[in-house]
Amino acid sequence: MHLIHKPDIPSSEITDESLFFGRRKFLSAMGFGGAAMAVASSPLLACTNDAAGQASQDEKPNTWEEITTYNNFYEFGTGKGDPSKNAGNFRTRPWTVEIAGEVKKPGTMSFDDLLRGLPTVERTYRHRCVEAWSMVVPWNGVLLKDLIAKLEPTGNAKFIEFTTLLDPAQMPGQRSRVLDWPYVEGLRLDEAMHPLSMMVTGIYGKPVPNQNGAPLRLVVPWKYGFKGGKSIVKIRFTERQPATTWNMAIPSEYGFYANVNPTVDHPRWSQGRERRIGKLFQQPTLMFNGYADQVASLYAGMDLRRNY
Ligand SMILES: Nc1nc2c(c(=O)[nH]1)N[C@H]1C(S)=C(S)[C@@H](COP(=O)(O)O)O[C@H]1N2
Ligand SMILES: [Mo]
Repeated sequence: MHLIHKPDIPSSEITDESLFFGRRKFLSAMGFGGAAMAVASSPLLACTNDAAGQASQDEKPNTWEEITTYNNFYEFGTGKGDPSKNAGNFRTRPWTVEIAGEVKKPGTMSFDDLLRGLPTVERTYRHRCVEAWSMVVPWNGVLLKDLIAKLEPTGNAKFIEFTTLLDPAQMPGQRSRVLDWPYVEGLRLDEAMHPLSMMVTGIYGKPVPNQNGAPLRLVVPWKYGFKGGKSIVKIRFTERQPATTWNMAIPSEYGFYANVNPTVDHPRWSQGRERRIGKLFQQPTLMFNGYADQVASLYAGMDLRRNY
């Protein structure tokens, strides 16, 4: 299990779990706690245990099966099982990405040219849907900040916009008007430059499956999942805040920021708790999805109730 390196979960967030796990290790060393011994021999846990932090059973990554069969990708249907059923023949090669707006050299690049030369990373992140379910996913890809540096935005660029492929022939969901297609998402440029923000090309060291947004999707772990646009064909740098799909569709429910915030409920349900896929009981949702140490300063002075 060399795939899972440094999980980006701040140690301050895992104190309870590491204490808990540390105590279990202590107990088993003392000859107590057979269950702890059994758990420690599982390769997955040994692996997460090796990586500093994330020494918790509760934070072990979801399975490949869970991650690839319970999806939101409305282009392939609105049911959680629809994307895995309907995206099988989706063509992700050849793939090009248009670079537009406030950038030194606008134009179109092949997938390979876009990523060429950028260091690849493996990051195990919490993944929290606005619908109050969550997973832990070992993503592979590049840091968005490295890609942005390569694309050389101009001094006018304040935001970045990501557009998903528009192709109703391949994407049956786009033949109905559940959303205004294509799917568009965006970030403030400083959020995009944050070292947690990723352009994902893989999961568990394999190419990202079509249902998870092949060949290239955005992942911003402290925000609700809908910010992470899938199957990106256009990246545009703008001076003004871009119009984003869910925010345009239902502004009272989906803010532009969409930071995970247990104290600001969705108008129709609580955001205080979440169901981790594969677990029986709900668990508390953490401020900024547990990444507050790393990202709260991005929002200093902002009213997070107004800027939800
Ligand atoms: N193009 C596109 N991107 C999308 C969506 C979508 O419907 N279309 N759904 C979003 C939502 S609501 C979530 S929770 C995540 C789900 O990602 P996953 O299926 O890989 O877990 O993708 C986001 N990206
Ligand atoms: Mo979501």
